[in-house]
Amino acid sequence: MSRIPNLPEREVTPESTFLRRRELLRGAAVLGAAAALPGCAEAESSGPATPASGGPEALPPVAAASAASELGEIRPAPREFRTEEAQTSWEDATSYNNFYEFGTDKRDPARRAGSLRTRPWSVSIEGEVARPGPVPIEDLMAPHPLEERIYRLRCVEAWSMVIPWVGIPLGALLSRFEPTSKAKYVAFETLVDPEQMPGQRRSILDWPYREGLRMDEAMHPLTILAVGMYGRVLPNQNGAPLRLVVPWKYGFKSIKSIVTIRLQADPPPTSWSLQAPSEYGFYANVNPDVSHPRWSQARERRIGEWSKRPTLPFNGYAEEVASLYRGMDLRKHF
Ligand SMILES: Nc1nc2c(c(=O)[nH]1)N[C@H]1C(S)=C(S)[C@@H](COP(=O)(O)O)O[C@H]1N2
Ligand SMILES: [Mo]
Repeated sequence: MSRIPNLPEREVTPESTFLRRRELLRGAAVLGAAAALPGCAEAESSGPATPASGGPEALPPVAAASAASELGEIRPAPREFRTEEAQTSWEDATSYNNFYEFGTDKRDPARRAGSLRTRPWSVSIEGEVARPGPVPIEDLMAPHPLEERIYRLRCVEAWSMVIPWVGIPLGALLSRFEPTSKAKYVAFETLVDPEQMPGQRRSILDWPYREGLRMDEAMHPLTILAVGMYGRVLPNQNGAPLRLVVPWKYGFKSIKSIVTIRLQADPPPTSWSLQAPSEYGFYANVNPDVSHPRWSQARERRIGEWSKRPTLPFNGYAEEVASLYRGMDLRKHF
């Protein structure tokens, strides 16, 4: 199916190549500060994300997120899982966000997501599994070695980034709960709590934010659940404490702050296809040949660059995933 090998369970990686724990702890402390300071990531109104501060290092450390001690060591991304393209700056990736639970402006999540409490956090595993139930995030992650994945992220709005995620393969996690033979789709839901998520006080979307994948998409080795990025604990605005990353699909599939994972027989309704079915489909595979009704998808602007670049089929992951859609009309299943 793909040239991506499954990582051997106990792959030996030289100690020196691990990202260091101390760095992670410092990163987490800084994230706590970033989240707590409204306006610290204020962007120029003319363009995306030029933070007013000198970046994370310039912020004073405050109470470290309890997650700090949980990231531990991270397996560096093997070649199959890393693009060598220039990485988007931390500043841009953490201050130019879509997270409508905190508002619709790109700068709202960085300014307002400090109100999200990411511990304690429990994920409800439901539906067609032998072992359903609520699982504290610590238990959810514990058996899985953390891996780095350096992926392109292509938003349906025609901008893109390159982000070094830290996470685990979704497939490995799902397997632990023993999906039944009826499990054909996976549904995901974001937390609903208007007290913590001020954007939910208005019906911008029909909350909770919902997403879904076909089972084979969910099990594909490129699909991950991320708990960190740039070697650090995931900032709230990027979907802490747990978000999906599906690099060959438009960014809206990569649902943030997940509280429910449900395996089921039928395709789940998804937020953007409910909102505007003619504009956003269930599959949402990146496709330069299928225009959004209001704009072309042929090109994209890489955040931090000025000229546009061509958008690649499946966001450049066609070799790995095109076979999942063999025989399907990708204009119909957009
Ligand atoms: N719960 C939730 N998840 C979400 C969104 C959202 O509004 N709410 N926005 C999506 C969109 S449109 C994109 S492009 C990515 C952006 O991720 P980033 O802010 O980490 O770059 O998150 C996706 N996940
Ligand atoms: Mo997006």
